[in-house]
Amino acid sequence: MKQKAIQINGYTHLTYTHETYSENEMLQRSSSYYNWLDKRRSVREFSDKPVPKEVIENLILSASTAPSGAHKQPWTFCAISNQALKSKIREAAEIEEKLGYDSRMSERWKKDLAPLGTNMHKPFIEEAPWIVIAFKKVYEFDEDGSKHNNYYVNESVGIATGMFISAIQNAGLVTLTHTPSPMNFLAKVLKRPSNERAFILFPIGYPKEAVFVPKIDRKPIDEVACFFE
Ligand code: IYR
Repeated sequence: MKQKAIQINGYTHLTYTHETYSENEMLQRSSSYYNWLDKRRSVREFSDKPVPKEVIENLILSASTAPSGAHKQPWTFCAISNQALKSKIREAAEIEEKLGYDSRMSERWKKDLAPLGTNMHKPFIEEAPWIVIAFKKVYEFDEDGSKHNNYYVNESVGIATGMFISAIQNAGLVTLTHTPSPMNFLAKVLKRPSNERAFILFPIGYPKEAVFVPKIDRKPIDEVACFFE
């Protein structure tokens, strides 16, 4: 069906066609989507089996469909498969992580992480065929070089990275939301412009064979939702 265009306040708007479902279908679809998403786990051990670049492009395009403040799309996803660059990033991340585990993180924090089995060693940065770093763009440059801030940047990039994670799950791949802290070394290593700040580092690939993940529970509905009917 051809889209119809109208002008509202001088801006083009197009007719929007949207698929809806019967209540039964909705129930079935929402429940099977939930059950499928619930299978997702953060994985820390990756196979080195390659993943085609076009798949990574599709994952980034999927993330980039996210809504954003004033539709500024304030993100850049840097995808790295270059082995030397991955090694350089691992080395820099482990320097920060060592400081984190040795002195920056509280005892309480380390106790909270103990069930997850994390430590300062980050071999997944080198082992996964791709690492993708989501950068948030805190401001944009105008044509004259002056700066203007973007809106709701953390919310926007948070939504985009969440959608990225489900796109990864949909492709049958695994990832980990890794936030080496502080992360400013990433912008330096990748020579990013001054308006970009690293947000999350995602190793992406297949899980290593016979991988274990910690036994965790997800909160039941009455602990994560309030209904006011
Ligand atoms: N950045 C560290 C520590 C860490 C912090 C949290 I909160 C986690 O959920 C997991 C790890 C690391 O990556 O090991």
